[in-house]
Amino acid sequence: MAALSDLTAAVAAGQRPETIRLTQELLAAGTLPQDVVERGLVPGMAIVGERFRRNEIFVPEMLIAARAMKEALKILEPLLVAAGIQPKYTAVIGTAQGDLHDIGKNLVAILWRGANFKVIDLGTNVSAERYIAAAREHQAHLVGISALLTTTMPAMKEAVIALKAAGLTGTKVVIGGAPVTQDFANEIGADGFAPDAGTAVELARRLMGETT
Ligand code: B1M
Repeated sequence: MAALSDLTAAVAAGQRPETIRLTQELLAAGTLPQDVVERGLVPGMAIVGERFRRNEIFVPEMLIAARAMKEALKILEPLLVAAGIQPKYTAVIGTAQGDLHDIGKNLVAILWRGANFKVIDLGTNVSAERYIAAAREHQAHLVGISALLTTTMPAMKEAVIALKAAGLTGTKVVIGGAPVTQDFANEIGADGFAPDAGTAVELARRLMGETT
């Protein structure tokens, strides 16, 4: 039987067909979808990051691994999202301006949908103006900003400050991504920070005043 460590190795090696096959096999064997994500796929991307940092692989290999992970997430998404429930809250999400990383942001969007939020996904490279316009248009209860690069943290700060200055009453702004911390969230005036997608769900629900 396939093990989660096999899936980690497949995604780290960027083996798309093998990543898909193992994801399906693990699910068929009863592995929980969130375990497939957190204990199978995410550690694979951490290995990719570490290899890139050590100059053992380069951008094309990172991209190939990211594609393999995205294919697996397509299979997992319907299982992570509860179907047929009328969303109670609206969230806008996007990756900070200048930043093209979207896997973590996509995961947060999937889990927010699963927690009964209507999610408007603005994609990557999102300017402060676009967050504000979308939050206004959709009367968002929540805006989420993701950043994976230390160089895009200033754009994240700019977006948070602009959103706060835009007078959007009742809109909470939350941030996350590998280089982001609670201290940074406090410093730039965000309403919350989550280190991972699961915690982003708890945070969103707490900010909406939901206790369970
Ligand atoms: Co890039 N990259 N990358 N990359 N990449 C990193 C981030 C890096 C750490 C790799 C390294 O050096 N070890 C490094 C950043 C260094 C730094 O800034 N300190 C880096 C670099 C340098 C770059 C380029 C500059 C490389 C170059 O061109 N020379 C370039 C930048 C392009 C750009 O954005 N302008 C670049 C490009 C790319 C690819 C396009 C090839 C690809 C992205 C493909 C895609 O996303 N569609 C890529 C990848 C795949 C990575 C790594 C390997 C994996 C990222 C990932 O998807 N992780 C990454 C190394 C790493 O992270 N260890 C790396 C899996 C994902 C599930 O985790 O996104 O952290 P993550 O999300 C988590 C949490 O952070 C959190 O929840 C998620 C799940 O629990 N979270 C939130 C995320 N967003 C949140 C929002 C929230 C709450 C929680 O609320 C709103």
